[in-house]
Amino acid sequence: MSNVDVVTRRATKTKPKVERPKLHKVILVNDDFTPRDFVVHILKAEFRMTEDQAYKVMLTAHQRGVCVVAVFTKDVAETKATRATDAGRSKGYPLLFTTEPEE
Ligand code: TYC
Repeated sequence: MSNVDVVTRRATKTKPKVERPKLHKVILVNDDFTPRDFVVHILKAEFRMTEDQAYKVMLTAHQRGVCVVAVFTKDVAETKATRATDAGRSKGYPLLFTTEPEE
């Protein structure tokens, strides 16, 4: 008689024992200096995107200011955002990837 309260015979909710980790978005931020081709290159290398996917994400950030790249667990999102940002910095570009938790 699982999920049934024996005394009242009413169904009771069982709290799931395992909860999914909250996912975090990696967000690409536009700037006026990083070359478009370099942004596409980083998106392909760090986020395993195809040329088409990377180009669309780059263009959305270019036109709208920001674009969500992908969602990961907190650790993975932060590591990828840092690596991608550092790759730009190593070439002297202000390219920026940030993270934020999903609602
Ligand atoms: N705005 C940049 C340019 O015109 C290209 C660019 C796109 C840079 C997206 C950053 O997140 C970015 N060269």
